[in-house]
Amino acid sequence: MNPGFDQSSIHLALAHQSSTRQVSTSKRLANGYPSDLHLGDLGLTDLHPTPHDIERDALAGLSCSPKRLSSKYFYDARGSELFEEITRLPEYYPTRTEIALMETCMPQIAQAIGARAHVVEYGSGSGRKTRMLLDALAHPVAYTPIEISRTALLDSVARLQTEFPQIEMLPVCADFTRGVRLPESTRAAARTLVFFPGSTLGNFSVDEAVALLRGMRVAIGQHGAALIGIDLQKDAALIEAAYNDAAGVTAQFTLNLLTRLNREIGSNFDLGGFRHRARYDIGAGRIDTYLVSQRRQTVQVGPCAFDFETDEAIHVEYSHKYTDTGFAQLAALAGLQVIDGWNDSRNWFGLRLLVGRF
Ligand code: AVI
Repeated sequence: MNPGFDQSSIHLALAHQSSTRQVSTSKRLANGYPSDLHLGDLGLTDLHPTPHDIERDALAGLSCSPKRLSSKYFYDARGSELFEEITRLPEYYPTRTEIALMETCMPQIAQAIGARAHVVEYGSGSGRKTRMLLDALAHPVAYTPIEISRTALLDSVARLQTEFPQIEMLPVCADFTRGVRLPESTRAAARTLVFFPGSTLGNFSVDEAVALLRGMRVAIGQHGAALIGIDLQKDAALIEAAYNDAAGVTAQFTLNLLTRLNREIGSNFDLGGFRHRARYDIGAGRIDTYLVSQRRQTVQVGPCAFDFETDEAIHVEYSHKYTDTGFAQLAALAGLQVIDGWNDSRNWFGLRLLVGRF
């Protein structure tokens, strides 16, 4: 626990919680959305983005000045594999630091959250952090990962289902930025816990992050909480190295976005015609990643042709790094309050527990 967090407040905030929800006897979405959207043995709710969604977003982003593409499309099967590889790189400190932090603090975190949670994870990743959380929590009733990559989602849920047979798995294949309707667990949960590790929040613009946090506040309601991982501001060289690894895996990860667009929406980006660039902006407290055109060229995307100058950059990713004050202010804009938090011993990475202000 960090000095600066008032431990008593979390207990006050969560102690009065009890379930008033009806036990549902069949899998269905909380808002009554029909159960036939569940596909297969794992009860997959499939709201995967269509090529039409991807093309619409790509056309909108490339029509902006400066041009941009959304980092959410990094995570096709290959992109998810490359991201896993990034997490093992010597320069990429966030994942190993967060995991070490969870190893140390998980008992305290689990106690602060309480028993019988329905854990809703925004993204599913490798499942390693999920496993640590589900292992530590007292009697979690259900687990809902919301993940845009169908492959990553199914892989992680299949593994978790065998390890945690007592926890109901309710995966949702969807873009969690778009107000996903949550499935309701068969057994009543005492609270919803949104789990958003990895500092993925940092990949959104400030406005998008506030909108996402607002959505979390709705998802957790009056009795729930959100556990969010945040990468903290630190030495600029250390941060920049994490996004410019010597082995070039991050560059492959960034360029894979163009491979995906070519495959899924039939664009004709020349992979050799763009380079990865990632710079830390100290003032803004964030990494900006670009794909930079190596020459004058024209790229066809759906019905539109886009001209690029030499050195013209497409913005493809933000990776915000936070201060405690900055994060608390961001959360407050979304009606959320940080009630507890844990940092690693070097203050490189933090986990924060938030509840809604109602
Ligand atoms: C998933 N997200 C938190 C990663 C990050 O650090 O912003 C994605 C990433 N991009 C390049 N390297 C890692």
